[in-house]
Amino acid sequence: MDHPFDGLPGPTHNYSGMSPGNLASQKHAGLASNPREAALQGLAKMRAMASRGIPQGVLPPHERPHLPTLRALGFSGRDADVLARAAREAPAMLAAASSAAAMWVANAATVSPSTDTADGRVHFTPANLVTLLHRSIETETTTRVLRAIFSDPGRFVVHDPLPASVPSADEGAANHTRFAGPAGDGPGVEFFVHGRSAVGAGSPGPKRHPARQTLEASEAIARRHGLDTARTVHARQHPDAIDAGVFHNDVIAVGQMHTLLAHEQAFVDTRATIGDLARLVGPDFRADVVGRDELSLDDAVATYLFNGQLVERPEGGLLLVAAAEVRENARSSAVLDRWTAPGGPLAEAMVLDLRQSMRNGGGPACLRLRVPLTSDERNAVRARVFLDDDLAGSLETWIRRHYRDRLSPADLADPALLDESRRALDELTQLMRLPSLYPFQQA
Ligand code: SUG
Repeated sequence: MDHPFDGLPGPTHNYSGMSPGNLASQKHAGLASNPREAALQGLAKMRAMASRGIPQGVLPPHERPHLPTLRALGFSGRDADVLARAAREAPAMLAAASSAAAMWVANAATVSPSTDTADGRVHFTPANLVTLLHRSIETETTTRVLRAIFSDPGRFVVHDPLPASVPSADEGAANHTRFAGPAGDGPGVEFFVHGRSAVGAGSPGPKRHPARQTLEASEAIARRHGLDTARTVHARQHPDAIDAGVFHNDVIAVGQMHTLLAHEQAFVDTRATIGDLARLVGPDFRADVVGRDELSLDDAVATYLFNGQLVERPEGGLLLVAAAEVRENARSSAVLDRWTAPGGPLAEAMVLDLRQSMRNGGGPACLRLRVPLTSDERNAVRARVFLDDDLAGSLETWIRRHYRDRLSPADLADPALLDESRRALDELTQLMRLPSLYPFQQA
């Protein structure tokens, strides 16, 4: 069964405009953020899932500002001196080292369930996120966090990230979907989407914005996870979609079980891609393709309709968690109504306010990493990561005690913010029964 793990927004959540091709991040650069509200909105989403009987997991924020990165960039001295000099001489580097982007855990890793892998274990490949400095910093801590939680070597493999290079650029599960196969509980169909090929073959790439994922990275992940190539599909993102702001495939397509919801311009050859999936997923496969006449790429990107979180309800039927922005646009709202009408692909829609994250281009699907686990695999997880009322209550108290309600980019140099953030994370590792994870805890 799928266990969504959500990333908790960290105490330095801010708007630094660091993601070219991510229109929301660009548009809100320099705005003051509210980290406390971001974390509470994230927690409200997790509570909403858990209250519906969906097994909800939590992943902790990372240490920020990340002093090891600033020191690697040549800033030295006491922590406060490092921050002050970085703010003066290289504010963009300070912003990169301070981003709370690890909250978008759809980019943390690619996960293959034990039913799909050659050795019958759950495989994780932490994403190298090499396209953007502020995201590449996440990889090391993500690997450590996943190894701490999924620690039983008989059941889980957390690989090293792929080599940190442009030809092997990997953005994790935001470009990966798993469909159930014809046998339901048996092996599924894994679907990988890339923006470019490292060898430059194929149709022309995007003109304006970077294509973050390579075909070679996706193929390497499928290979190391031991997936059956006959049950694996690779497709290329449409360059026009990337140029319209689709920096990850999950901004324009979402799938779960036997269902795919996608925009017609999601892939270079959407019809052929759907044909490949239909053949492998079997007769229950259903694709709802939204044409540009029904919803333009621009409206899809502005509202994040396809970045909904698609989950199977314990009572059956698919639920789509949608961002509030979907209802503020008549055309995306009409598509959602069509999807939930009788005969439509969805049993239900749940609309949530995730505006703090949305302003940085992170919708419901970005905030969660799907980890399909059997009950034995779930029971092998010892850390306190599954949300129940107790853990939700403790997290809420913890957020209210430690998080600021206003942060502007200028505040990132405040040494008190570093201390607050470390104090909060130190307490969190204890609260979640995790080992020491962060560089400051090793010092
Ligand atoms: O990588 N935004 C993230 C958003 C990630 C969304 N994830 C998925 N689509 N799965 C990104 O572009 C903005 C940070 C800033 O500008 O301060 C940022 O990193």
